[in-house]
Amino acid sequence: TIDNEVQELDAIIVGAGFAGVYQLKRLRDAGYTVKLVESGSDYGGVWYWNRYPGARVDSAVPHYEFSDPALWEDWTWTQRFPGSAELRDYFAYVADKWDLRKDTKFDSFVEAAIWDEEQAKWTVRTREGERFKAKFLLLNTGIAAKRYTPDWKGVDEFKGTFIHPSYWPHKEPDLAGKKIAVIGTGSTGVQLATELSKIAGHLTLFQRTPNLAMPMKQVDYELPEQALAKSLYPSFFSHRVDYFSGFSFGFLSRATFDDTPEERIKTYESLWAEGDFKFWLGTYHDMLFDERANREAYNFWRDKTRARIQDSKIADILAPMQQPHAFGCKRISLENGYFEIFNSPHVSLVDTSATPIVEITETGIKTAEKEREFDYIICATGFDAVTGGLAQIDIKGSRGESLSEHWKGGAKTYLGLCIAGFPNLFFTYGPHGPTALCNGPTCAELQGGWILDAMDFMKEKGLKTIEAKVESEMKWKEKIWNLANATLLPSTKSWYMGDNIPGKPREPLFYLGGVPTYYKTIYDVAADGYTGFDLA
Ligand code: NA7
Repeated sequence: TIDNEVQELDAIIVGAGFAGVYQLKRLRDAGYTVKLVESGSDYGGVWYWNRYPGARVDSAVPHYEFSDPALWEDWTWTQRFPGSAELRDYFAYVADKWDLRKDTKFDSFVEAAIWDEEQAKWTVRTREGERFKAKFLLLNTGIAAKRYTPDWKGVDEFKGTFIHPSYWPHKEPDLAGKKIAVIGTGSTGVQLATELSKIAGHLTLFQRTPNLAMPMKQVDYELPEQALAKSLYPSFFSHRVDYFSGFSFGFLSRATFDDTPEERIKTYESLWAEGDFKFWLGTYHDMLFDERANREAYNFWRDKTRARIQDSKIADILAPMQQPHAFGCKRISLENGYFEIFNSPHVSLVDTSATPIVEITETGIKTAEKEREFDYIICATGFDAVTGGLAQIDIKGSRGESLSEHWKGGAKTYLGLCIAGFPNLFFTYGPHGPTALCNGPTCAELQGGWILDAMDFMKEKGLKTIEAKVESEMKWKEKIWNLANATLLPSTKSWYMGDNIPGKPREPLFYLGGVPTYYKTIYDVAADGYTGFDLA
């Protein structure tokens, strides 16, 4: 049945991942009437959807959880890098502890929102027919809400099973002994291929760009042992904003060539041994900014990685002698035995940069060189990342312009939190925020806390609307470009720069000034009475 009755609220929150769940709890505690609307059937966001074999977070415990003691005091993880099912268990635990279900509407895809100037409210419509009216529209759709499958001819003709891993079937497909293709070597492709190599009859991985993945160094915990004593948690969480990436560690104070070659190797070895993102975000402070420093890191990575691969022709594709792109400027994955799978005769690698995929046929995949037959094609080709999940909602703001029109030539935001022409709308974990390096829960709390403060400020001052000024947006975009240009990121093709979607404007999608500066900037704006905004 379709319920056309309009529900009136203070705020509508879209998306039940970390950010949406956090806002529901905080806003409700602050006395706002609020509803969380989610297209999936349960909490978890990306973890609700990404159920493919091997799906796992690559932030180490306790980086990837809420800082509320009422939660962490009674929660223990079984691994240093928890898997997708355990993350869903965590969300169920949070939902109970925070009593979230009564204010959540699942199986509801928000497809449109329109600003009513007279009432100063958003009317939100779901695909299922519900309508809500609210003063605030809070979008927490994350960076991976819109899947991307290349426009290959023949996908519908394939007689086997074609899966985008972010829509992994809830009834586990019978993959044992089958001929399986995995297309793509992002985090998803790397995790999937490693796992499927254990059960496939034959696994073929189609790589366009090598993933400069690093050893995860997974650890199983003997319960209740955890990475860190619980007594240290408060300090751990409060110090996240002190580090560039929002993790509990930062870059070294030394530059790469401050050390002698021997010292450098020693440093690299010790970072490598720690696993996690240490070799990426805990290394010499110039690695992401200086070409020579970056090449040095690549060379170390390459030699470590090639030593794990028996066939030098395969090593040339996975870990080329010549650096393929700036190290750490395309999302790095953490792996558990990924490079060793190519030493097995039942695992093949296809370099699609040399022989691109031409079409999908009834029986398999045709590249420029030949056709191969498969039972399953798993298309790990990622997402219209960062902006896609927001722009796919038909949002019409105060000037009648839609968000997708507003962003046609590239993303425009103020502070990575709001958009000119879209009053009382806030988003988290999206364009121009610190999300490239800073993970979900940390951004959820950092940006979510700021949004709640802004709402409280409006209540206190009796304000109806808050809206970013056009010139604030222009200045913020300039800042985004300047910060990016100081790094090596623009030199590398990646979804950080919008490169993965044909036709998408090429631009830095994130704030690359680091979490401490971001945090200070947005809170200074608040402390100064919300400079750069029109308040009415
Ligand atoms: P990613 O990281 O966007 O990876 C997608 C992969 O698919 C990547 O290796 C692409 O190659 C590949 N791809 C995309 N289109 C094609 C075509 N047409 N032909 C061949 N290969 C193609 O998505 P993931 O799901 O792995 O990870 C998403 C994020 O989730 C991840 O970064 C973490 O933040 C969590 P390319 O590298 O572009 O050459």
